[in-house]
Amino acid sequence: MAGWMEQELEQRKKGIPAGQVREVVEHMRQNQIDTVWDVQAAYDGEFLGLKDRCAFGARGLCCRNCEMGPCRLATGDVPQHLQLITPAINRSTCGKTVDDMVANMLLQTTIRGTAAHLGHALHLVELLSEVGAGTSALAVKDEAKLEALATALGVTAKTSAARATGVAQVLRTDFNGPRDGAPMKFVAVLAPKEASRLVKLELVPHKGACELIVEATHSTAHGMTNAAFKLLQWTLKLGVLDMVALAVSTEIQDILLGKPNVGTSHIGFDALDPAKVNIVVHGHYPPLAEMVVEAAHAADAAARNAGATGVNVVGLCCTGNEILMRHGLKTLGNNLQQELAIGTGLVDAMVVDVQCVFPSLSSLVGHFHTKLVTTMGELHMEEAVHVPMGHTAEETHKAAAKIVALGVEAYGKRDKGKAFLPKTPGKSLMAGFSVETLVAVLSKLDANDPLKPLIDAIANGTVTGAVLLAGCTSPKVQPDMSHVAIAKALIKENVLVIATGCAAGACARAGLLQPEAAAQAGDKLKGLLAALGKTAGLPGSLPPVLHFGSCVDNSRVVMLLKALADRLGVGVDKLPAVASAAELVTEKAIAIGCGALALGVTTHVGVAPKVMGSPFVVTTLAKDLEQLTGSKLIVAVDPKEAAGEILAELRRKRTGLGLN
Ligand code: BF8
Repeated sequence: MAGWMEQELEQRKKGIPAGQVREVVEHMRQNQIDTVWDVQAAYDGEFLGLKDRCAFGARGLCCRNCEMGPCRLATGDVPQHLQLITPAINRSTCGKTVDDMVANMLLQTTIRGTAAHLGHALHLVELLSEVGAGTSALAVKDEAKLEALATALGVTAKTSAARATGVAQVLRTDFNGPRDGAPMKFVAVLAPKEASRLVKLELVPHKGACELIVEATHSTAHGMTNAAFKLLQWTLKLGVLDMVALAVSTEIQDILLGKPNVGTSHIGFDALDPAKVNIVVHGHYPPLAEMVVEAAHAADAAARNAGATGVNVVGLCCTGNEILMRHGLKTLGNNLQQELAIGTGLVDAMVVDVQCVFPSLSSLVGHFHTKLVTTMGELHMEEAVHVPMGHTAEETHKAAAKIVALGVEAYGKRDKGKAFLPKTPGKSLMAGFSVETLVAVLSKLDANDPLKPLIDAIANGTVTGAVLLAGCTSPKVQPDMSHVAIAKALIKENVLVIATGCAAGACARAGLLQPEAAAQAGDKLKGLLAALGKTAGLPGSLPPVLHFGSCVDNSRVVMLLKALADRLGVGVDKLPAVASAAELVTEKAIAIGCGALALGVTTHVGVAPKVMGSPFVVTTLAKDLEQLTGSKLIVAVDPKEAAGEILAELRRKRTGLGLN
């Protein structure tokens, strides 16, 4: 895709859309406080003769692996005056070609993304084990889900505690090995029909996950694999592993914290209550956040003593999505709202667990009274107090109470002169969708075969297909608007749109999670959403974008696709379904995208990943892969072009199924 860098700049030039976000950014600018937007703008200035980030790094053509380097390679679209090395010797000092270098860098990125999701899952496996042993502050909330998972994994224990222990043991072996060459058990749970296809492609992990991470990392080290195809195969295999980690996390979170509930809530900075102690829970690992919600109820008297009217716990990023989905708690927003949250001067405690936490928060809290609290061993920050969750009920209750107390104490130091709430109101939203909630509604239409009404709707063209809008929001394009423009274009074409993570936040800020927004959908989809809303006993239609939760909840969508594919007797790769990470930022988003590709789901990205320097990698992922997995990578920065390519792919898959 030529001109991607210019197209990113074009999108970016449109600026921050009017509304709450722009108001807070401008307020912070007036107070000389920089945020991610200002840093991005600085990179857009003339910088080393470039109009953007480093022309080599942006294409994946900078290798810093060894101490002979760094080495940078040029391809045709790197500006002529920067091509320091003649094409004839266009290789790194050790001899890497552009293809080796890009594939190596892509694998390294995927390793980090997968490791992050594995880390999340491993913590939950330990927690489940502690629950089984009866030592944890948490307990099994969804016995049916635990029983179903135990059965799927071959655990035959009779009591809830023994089941929790048994499931934790199987998963520990899946993750840590040794498994003597047996395929990962959870892959069969996640994708039984796909398993043999994935085995043939050598994409099923046959070792402990941790051992795989070591092997994959080893293969990227200096003087190791230079076969770009092998590196790409590793990358997709780690994508499968990443999907396993997501699914394990979602399953255990549902078991211990409960399944999501459909309900209404709110997104925006006005989720903060100037009269209350505001505690923001941010990150991805929700168990301690749940305990903080509980502890906040018990801290009412302390808050009143401090002059507040109570304690208000609100969410941010994916921990925010988790407490939104289960408790209907309000959310401030997503990755690009975290700095701004502190900029309102109304956050008393910013509690972060893991992932997507900007290091800039450490310096930002210096301008305000906000207490920054870290809670997990993997994430420590300057200027933060560390309050770990602990491993016993007593330790966890103490930690939650301490966090709330830190918020109450900070409230006493709040400078009311610095408080700022934007004039634009936030948006109401409907959230809490999952496979279970969808099936519950559909089973009211057909109790014996709940998926049939949805399959019929796809078959008769009421629904063109399903698209998952996932991943981050990015300052590299016009923030939020790639997701929103794609969502609007797709719902008009009667596509069932599901959103997770920050993409769901972008849709929420645009009002697309409101039932009334169904009016923007095509007539056929509009009718279906209204009928489903009525069947569900809701006052109106379902919204045109269904919020399926956090980024680990992308596994819920995989489970939905698996159920549909099983019911139809085809592979997931045959379904008219596409994933889109229109504003991807993190390594995790890359890992999820690789997992989707491996499972046969075509994936769109709207910010060019750092692979564009390798013709081999681009051609393999965007074209040749289709012969192997039935899926391909679509790189399209312009949202209109992206929506067009996504629709074309849905129609191609429909044709493959013999549908119009
Ligand atoms: O995991 S979408 S910025 S917050 S990585 Fe992070 Fe990207 Fe947001 Fe949730 Ni997902």
